[in-house]
Amino acid sequence: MAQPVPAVDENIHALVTFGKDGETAWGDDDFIQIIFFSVPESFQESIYLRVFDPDTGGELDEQKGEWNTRTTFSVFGGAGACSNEGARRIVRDGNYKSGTMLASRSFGNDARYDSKWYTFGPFNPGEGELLPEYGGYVFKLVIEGISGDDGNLYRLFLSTDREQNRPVEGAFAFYFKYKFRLHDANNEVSHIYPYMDERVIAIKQSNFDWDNDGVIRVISPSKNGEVMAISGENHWATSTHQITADDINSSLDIQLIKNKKANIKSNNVVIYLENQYGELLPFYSIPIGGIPKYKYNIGIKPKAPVK
Ligand SMILES: [Ca+2]
Ligand SMILES: [Ca+2]
Ligand SMILES: [Ca+2]
Repeated sequence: MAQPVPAVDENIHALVTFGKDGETAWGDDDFIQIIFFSVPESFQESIYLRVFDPDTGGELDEQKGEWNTRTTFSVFGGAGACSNEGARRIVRDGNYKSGTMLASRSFGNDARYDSKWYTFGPFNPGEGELLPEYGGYVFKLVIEGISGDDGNLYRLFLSTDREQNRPVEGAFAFYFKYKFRLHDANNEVSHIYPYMDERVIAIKQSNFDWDNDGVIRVISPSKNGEVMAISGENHWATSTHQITADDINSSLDIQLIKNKKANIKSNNVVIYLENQYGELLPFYSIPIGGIPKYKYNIGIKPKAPVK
């Protein structure tokens, strides 16, 4: 069990949020990222939310002109932190900062935090919003680019320790709209893992600013690499995919496969998924039920025995 975001199984380079004066063509459509963390009800110890490279400058980040971006990281818990619909919408025009603010801090270009961890907390797990359908006590981290035009890249870890990354047993992260930087190396494959509950009969995926970098495809019990629509520069693409009985109560493995020849660098992407009712479906840092595999024998009738 581990709670880094991006997660180990996702193989994503870093999360990204641009300053609000950024150009959407650089790969962030609204300069806000929201990540939820779920802590099991049975967990009693203090927890910490750690951010790697919260500054914008120096290592890891994406510079445009002078470094002038400020980013605010805010932790929320309490009633409404996740259950308020404003926190789970594609368009952040509602009350996405719902719940009780537990901590908040802004970072600019600051060498003290360059390539270093900053720790929020301690938090008592009971300060989260209790939502058994999301696995326990839920905390929300809202990351906003409040000024400037550079890209802030960072990584997260939910820890039991202020100074080190020590996983919280049974905890995980989830997110409804995910913004991240792909690896530069063209042989890398990144993954995201939505879960198909019994209500899902079709999904609509939307991705932004993929820069036509290779292929996005789905592996699931019934899908052996079904291809999803991909976007170009500063542009959304959507496609709809049927979900069959074999895919219910399973995760999907959405694979983001870079173009081997194009050598596209610094590619920032936004992606989200809706069900047939237009409700956002979360991606999970730890795929529920494990990483899905294609069941090659679905729909193939057994051959008559040879006599
Ligand atoms: Ca940095
Ligand atoms: Ca700048
Ligand atoms: Ca950074």
